[in-house]
Amino acid sequence: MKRILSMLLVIILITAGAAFAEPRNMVIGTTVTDNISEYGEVDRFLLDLTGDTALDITFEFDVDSRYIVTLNAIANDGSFEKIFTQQFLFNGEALYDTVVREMATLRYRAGRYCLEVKNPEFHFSEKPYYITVTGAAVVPGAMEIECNDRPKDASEANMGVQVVGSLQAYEDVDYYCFYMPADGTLTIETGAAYDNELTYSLYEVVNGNELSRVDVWYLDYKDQGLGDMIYKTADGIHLAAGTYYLKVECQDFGDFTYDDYCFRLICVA
Ligand SMILES: [Ca+2]
Ligand SMILES: [Ca+2]
Repeated sequence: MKRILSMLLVIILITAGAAFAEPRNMVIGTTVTDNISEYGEVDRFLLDLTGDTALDITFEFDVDSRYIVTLNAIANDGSFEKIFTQQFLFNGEALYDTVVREMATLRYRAGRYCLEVKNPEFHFSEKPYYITVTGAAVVPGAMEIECNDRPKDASEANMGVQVVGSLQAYEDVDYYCFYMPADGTLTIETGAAYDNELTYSLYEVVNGNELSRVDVWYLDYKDQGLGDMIYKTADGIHLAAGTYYLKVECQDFGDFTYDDYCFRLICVA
């Protein structure tokens, strides 16, 4: 009896340890593997970005399992700020036992992050999942840097340079700040993957620090294109020299994909 009790205690300690496991470190360029073996279990992986980084994350999981993957920024006081969540499930006919999904490319500021993996319901299996993270330096002025959801955190866009970003969630909003070097006509060449419906809003700065919307373009990318990107050009608009903000987001009730979008600002004096 004593032996059974002590075995029971060991089992309880092991399962409790699994549910509240210490976060593990995740290194760019490597793969981590773990599993969700019980209801309520959350796996945490810490990621240190020493510079602004474009992260590509692939998630390989068992076709019968479901997962919710969340990326949190860790503040100086240790608190978590959720910046991204994606659900992974597979509903099709599978050739293999596992399926590989790529998340949106996440371009983030240097800092500490925590990737959390959990199960949304009772669809867990003890089979392993694999997360692979690769990273490259963000090119300022040519890529978005999250979190750019507010004008004060806007990413920089340079005239004539193609800027690449992505909507990592339906609610994602990306602000860019740019400078119009002279009075002239601004044209915005845009590109996105098939099926996206994006809104581009242009703001000028008034009264020193308020934004006032100057124009808005509703662009859909439902035409079949030749390559991966479908290109649309927003109608030109005459602007005075100065600082402007551009907001990119999904249209209300519109479609979006996790693929990159891009745009290029062209000023003709
Ligand atoms: Ca974004
Ligand atoms: Ca954003």
